[in-house]
Amino acid sequence: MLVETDGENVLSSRGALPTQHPNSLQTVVRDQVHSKTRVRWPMVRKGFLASPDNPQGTRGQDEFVRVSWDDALALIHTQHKRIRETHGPASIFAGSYGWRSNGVLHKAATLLQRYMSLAGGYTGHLGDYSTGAAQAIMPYVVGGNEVYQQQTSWPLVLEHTDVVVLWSANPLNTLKIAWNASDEQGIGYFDALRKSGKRLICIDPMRSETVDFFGDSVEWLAPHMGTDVAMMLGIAHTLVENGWHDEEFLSRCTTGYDHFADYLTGKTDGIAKTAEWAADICGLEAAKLRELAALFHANTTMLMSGWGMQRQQFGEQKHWMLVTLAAMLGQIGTPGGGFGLSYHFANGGNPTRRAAVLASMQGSVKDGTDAVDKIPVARIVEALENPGGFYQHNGQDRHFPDIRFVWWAGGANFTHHQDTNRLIRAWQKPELVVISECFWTAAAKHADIVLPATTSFERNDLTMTGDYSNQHMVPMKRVVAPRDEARDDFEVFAELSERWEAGGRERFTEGKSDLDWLETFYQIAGERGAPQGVTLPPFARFWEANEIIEMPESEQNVQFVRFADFRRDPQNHPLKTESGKIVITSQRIASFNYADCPPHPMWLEPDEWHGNAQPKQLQVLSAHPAHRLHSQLNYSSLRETYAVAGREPITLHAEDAKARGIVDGDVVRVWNARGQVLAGAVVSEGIKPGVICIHQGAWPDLDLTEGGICKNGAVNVLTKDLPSSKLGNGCAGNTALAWVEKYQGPELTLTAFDPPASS
Ligand SMILES: Nc1nc2c(c(=O)[nH]1)N[C@H]1C(S)=C(S)[C@@H](COP(=O)(O)OP(=O)(O)OC[C@H]3O[C@@H](n4cnc5c(=O)[nH]c(N)nc54)[C@H](O)[C@@H]3O)O[C@H]1N2
Ligand SMILES: Nc1nc2c(c(=O)[nH]1)N[C@H]1C(S)=C(S)[C@@H](COP(=O)(O)OP(=O)(O)OC[C@H]3O[C@@H](n4cnc5c(=O)[nH]c(N)nc54)[C@H](O)[C@@H]3O)O[C@H]1N2
Ligand SMILES: [Mo]
Repeated sequence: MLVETDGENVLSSRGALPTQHPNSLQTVVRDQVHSKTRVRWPMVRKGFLASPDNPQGTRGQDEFVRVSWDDALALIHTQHKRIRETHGPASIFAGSYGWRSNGVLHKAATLLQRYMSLAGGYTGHLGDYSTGAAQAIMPYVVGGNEVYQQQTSWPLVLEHTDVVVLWSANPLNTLKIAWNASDEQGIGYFDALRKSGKRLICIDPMRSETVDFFGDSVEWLAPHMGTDVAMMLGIAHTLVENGWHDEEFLSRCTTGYDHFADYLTGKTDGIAKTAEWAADICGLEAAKLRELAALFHANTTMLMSGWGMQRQQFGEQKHWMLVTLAAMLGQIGTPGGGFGLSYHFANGGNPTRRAAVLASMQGSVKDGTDAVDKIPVARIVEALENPGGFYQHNGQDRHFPDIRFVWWAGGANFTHHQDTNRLIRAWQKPELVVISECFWTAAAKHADIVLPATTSFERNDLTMTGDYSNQHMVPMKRVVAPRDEARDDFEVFAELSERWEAGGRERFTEGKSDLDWLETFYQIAGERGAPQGVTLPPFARFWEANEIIEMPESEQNVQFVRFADFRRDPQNHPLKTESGKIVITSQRIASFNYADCPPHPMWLEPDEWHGNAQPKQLQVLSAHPAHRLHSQLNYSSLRETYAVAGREPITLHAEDAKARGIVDGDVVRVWNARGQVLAGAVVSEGIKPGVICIHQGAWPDLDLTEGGICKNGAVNVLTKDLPSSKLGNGCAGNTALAWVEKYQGPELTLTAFDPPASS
């Protein structure tokens, strides 16, 4: 981004790279820095401050009291010491999942963990919310996680692919960000695809922004939510019926197909997974599934898959079945054929450059103690509810730690976790909750101690663009001074390290200032770049120039084809799987004996879906938002572009609206046994009847006088907190049912973005 200031205040911001597709998320730095919802100084919950060893009051309902930095850090230090000495390192949860802000130095959770490693260890986390199911199953199937790996290059796709299927993917939205900075290339490639005349298909219960972007060039197919495995089985069965499955590829490059085929044809369970069988479940016509089978078989087909469909109960089955279908088509490892699980994320497929890649801050100090235990990231509430409790994860038998102290830095767990009301109940259990935040998020409002953090615009950092492409190196020079009493997380944890032990600051910082660290990371980049012929200017000159460095193209990487070597010669280029080949039936998974993750991909009926909905219940879709990064920027002026009647929008089909007497622009109440939210109705033909969409990431704003209704449409108030399966224990935010009605209650004022009451 380029940020314009008057020296003290941010005036405007925009993307720094040329693009035909401006990114809204880059336009509101001014709102970020100057927001009324910034945490201005350290704050402590009143009932906690009164008796920190035995806190009074209820988290989330108490007033806050302003304290000095010195008092806040002294309080944290004393309580941290007490809890660690009494209950041990596993009682301290510093897993702190979240997207923080970009940069190789100011990595909030990493810095927290670095401090905790100095103090003697902590409980960390396993996996992530993004791909909890897919990243667990893919190593068994193809030997790597696939979701965070470079894709067959876009130039090859544009040259060779005939049919592109976007399966549960909405790249127009999701390419606006990357874990690093976005290289802004992906949408350009999708634009080229739109104009290419190739056959494009989007399989999504919602008519996404991407469907609109493709316009007349695309066919939109809307199955019932959560039924993709059945749909793929119907296509797979049609391939077998017609002898279109590639037996040569299956026998040469896969194992366990025969056992799966017995399930597919009904030999094992008496049910043939025909197109008709699948059509009944997924709600598309059998003829359409047969047409897709013929189309995929006859053409070079790339199945580009997003991740929304695996953020569900039995989410592991989705990508396993997708890979199985691709294997049956026999095109994996060809230029332009097969499957790709990351074209919609971080501009996957934009060829990797020859690059000087930055090093970054590490989460442990020399001779420190890393995580002594880890919990699957989305099982945090179960862990709080059930200390010592038994659980299974990815072939292991484990027990939850007894968590007494929770510290979140750089994550918004009150928006990202499922079943908010259950979370709030469990959240009362720890003895101490500390939140490091730039903003008064719902998590901050439910903390004991809140520490104000700087935003990226108030400190110095560095980043690359493109998680896979490494296309640019970017200086992130401080643009304005920190607001009020905000401090860098780096500085806070350095200070706490010194309180922990004499010389702790030195151990934490390794005697380096922020700029010293950046120079170190830059120098390592230079060493990494040298063998590829990339040389960097001296750091001082680069920093002074404040300009983006573009890395040179690599002709070789432009020709990159995922699985090409394996396809050509599986004996000499085996995959890191149990058989060295693509695994369609897994002995290892069979040995775990998990009912929710069988030995080959299977259609399993979720607890909550179309097929078991009660009268008038609808399926809840919580896709990722166009104008936020999750919860980030919800307070910004971008909200005015999407809010409806001042509320978070809910999209529902015209038929569903009519049946409930709801018209466009109405405030509606959405509820189930887990909670209720207010939202503003967008009545549309662009969603499958029976499905409603509230994008994830609106800040919880529960009105305690009105039965806890969330005034800001936080979708996780409605979602179910259950694991994808015992294999991945991923989040299942997209498996839920709820009712909708026109809201008739008293008008409720939005308070999501107001700082809490304080004295
Ligand atoms: N129902 C449902 N739930 C979902 C999803 C879904 O699809 N459906 N998606 C899931 C997914 S994939 C994800 S990744 C998660 C996202 O969940 P998160 O990654 O937790 O979401 P963010 O809103 O990005 O939260 C980052 C927080 O860090 C703060 N922050 C930013 N910079 C700094 C900093 O420098 N220091 C400190 N201390 N704080 C900082 C921001 O203010 C913000 O509150 O949500 C998950 N939840
Ligand atoms: N602008 C923006 N970009 C982002 C993010 C953001 O918050 N905002 N978040 C980033 C992060 S952390 C992640 S993990 C990625 C997430 O990337 P994804 O997980 O791919 O994004 P989602 O929007 O959750 O889901 C993609 C599509 O899947 C569809 N879908 C949901 N359920 C089903 C189903 O059962 N079947 C089918 N066929 N389709 C279904 C949704 O309607 C949606 O259009 O995006 C990243 N990019
Ligand atoms: Mo994510």
